[in-house]
Amino acid sequence: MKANDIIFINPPYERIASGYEFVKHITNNSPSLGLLHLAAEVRQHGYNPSIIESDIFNLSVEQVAASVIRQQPQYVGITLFTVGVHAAAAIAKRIKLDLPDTVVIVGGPHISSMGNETMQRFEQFDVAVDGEGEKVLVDLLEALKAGKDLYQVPGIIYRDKCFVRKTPGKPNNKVLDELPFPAWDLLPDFPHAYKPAVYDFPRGPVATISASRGCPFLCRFCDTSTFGARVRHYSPEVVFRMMQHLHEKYGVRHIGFVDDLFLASKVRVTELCNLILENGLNVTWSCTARVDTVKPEILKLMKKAGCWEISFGLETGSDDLLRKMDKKAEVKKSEQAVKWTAAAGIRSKGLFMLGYPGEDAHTIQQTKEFIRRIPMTIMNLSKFTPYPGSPIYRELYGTNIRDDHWEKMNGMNFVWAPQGMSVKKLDRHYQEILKAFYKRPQIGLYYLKLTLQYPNHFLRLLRFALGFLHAKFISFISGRGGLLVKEQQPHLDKLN
Ligand code: B12
Ligand code: SF4
Repeated sequence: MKANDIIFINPPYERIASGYEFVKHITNNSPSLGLLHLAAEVRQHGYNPSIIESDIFNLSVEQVAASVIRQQPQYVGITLFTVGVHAAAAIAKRIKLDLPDTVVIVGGPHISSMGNETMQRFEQFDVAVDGEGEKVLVDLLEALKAGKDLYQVPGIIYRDKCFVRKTPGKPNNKVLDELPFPAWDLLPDFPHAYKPAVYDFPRGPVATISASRGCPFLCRFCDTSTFGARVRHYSPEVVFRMMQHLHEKYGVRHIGFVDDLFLASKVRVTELCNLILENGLNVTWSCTARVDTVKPEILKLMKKAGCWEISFGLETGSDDLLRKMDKKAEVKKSEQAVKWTAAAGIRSKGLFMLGYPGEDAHTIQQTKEFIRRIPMTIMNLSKFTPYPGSPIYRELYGTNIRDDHWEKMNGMNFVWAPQGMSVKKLDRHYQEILKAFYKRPQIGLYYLKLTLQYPNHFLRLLRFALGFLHAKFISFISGRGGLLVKEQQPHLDKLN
């Protein structure tokens, strides 16, 4: 076994619902920023990390396990989203069979919300880290090395004979500037293999940065259990240096900010924009924002400093549903934010969801009308999924949600349906809403112009279009009448 070696794994997961395989050509293929942060931190403390990105390189459970077994590391660190838990468990089981002394450590959003249950269920996971991992992982590795009792490490879940125990605390990084830059150098084929969704950037290569952590809002569908409510920021100078580093060292031309609340502090965003402008950094960038955080002045400055697209969590065209979601937003304000953004010359991406509790034919109609009247340039519609860690999960648990839905929790499957709605009906509405937006002539024209301006996206789009036509054809000849979803999972039958 190679002492001090630690292999970090982003496990494979079901990315696409059955019948929608063609979507993979246009989806977001960003690396796990969490693993890049962890790798940089442990490297600073004398460990020797490497990273396996399964999904991006189409690696199967067997291939990932075989690669780890060949390398015989002392530690394995797996990042867990709910959707990836079963694949991670299968990988860990294979590794423990051949390398029983290798310590398998898990962390990530699923552990932050379901750590205990996951450890109870999968004995192949030796230790879990609850919440932000940088500091805790180093403490854990040092404790393991020194043969210390693990109850002394705060923020972990570990095995003590046949018991699963949790140590108190969830130590968050208070000063983000103290963290080393993410270890982009450890990513195979970086930056070229890591492309965001089609048309979400003008020109690659692309990299992601998280300029802040935490969100004080409590939208009922959202899992904020990893970073909590306290927002912590990198200073604008350090964010600027990260952008500059990515541009100069790797030729990155577009940055995607993945913060929950990039615009939480206008002062910081203003400072960052000024730094970009003063230093003439020639990159474009995109970010996410709540509709109540944008105003015409800051949008103008952002545009000047290279902002290409803002993703807004618009969710629905119904005020009633927004209230039920505790989104603290209004349709009127969403409309205004998108209009201001368009006026500033920045693209708006609307993130919507379908099937939230309370959704019915009326709210779906309101969403269709809303998406047709706002000047949004791209939309993303996810199928409502009660992720563990979100307030709504606790409310719905015990109705139709059980943990055996975990591997379907990718936003592409309905694992729950509102009263009076069948999954099949929701799947029809899903297609119709997307059609209501994308089938308009002005959107077709817009994308034609964009393709002429940025032809690099065309091939991905062409593959998507051919895949779509093929899927439609298969659907008609197999009697599904144009419905793309291939099969309902057996455990969802009761929702019909
Ligand atoms: C960028 C992003 C993506 C990117 C990149 C994904 C990736 N692999 O990182 C893309 C677009 C590909 C993506 C896809 C999905 N995403 Co996403 N995504 C995010 C987002 C906005 C930021 C993630 C990020 O980079 N954070 C910054 C880094 C530093 O944090 P981190 O990755 O969590 O890692 C820290 C800790 O979790 C911990 N940690 C993580 N792994 C490990 C491992 C070990 C061993 C240890 C010790 C610690 C540890 O330490 C890290 C450093 O502090 C988050 C929201 C959020 N606030 O985090 C949602 C979020 C993580 N996504 C979510 C979901 C549901 C998905 C999808 C399943 C469906 C979808 N919405 O598209 C897919 C599946 C992706 C997958 N399995 O890889 C949910 C997860 C909920 C859950 N319980 O599963 C989140 C929390 C959104 C939300 N609020 O609901 N996503
Ligand atoms: S949806 Fe956005 S604003 Fe709401 S809790 Fe999640 S990150 Fe915060």
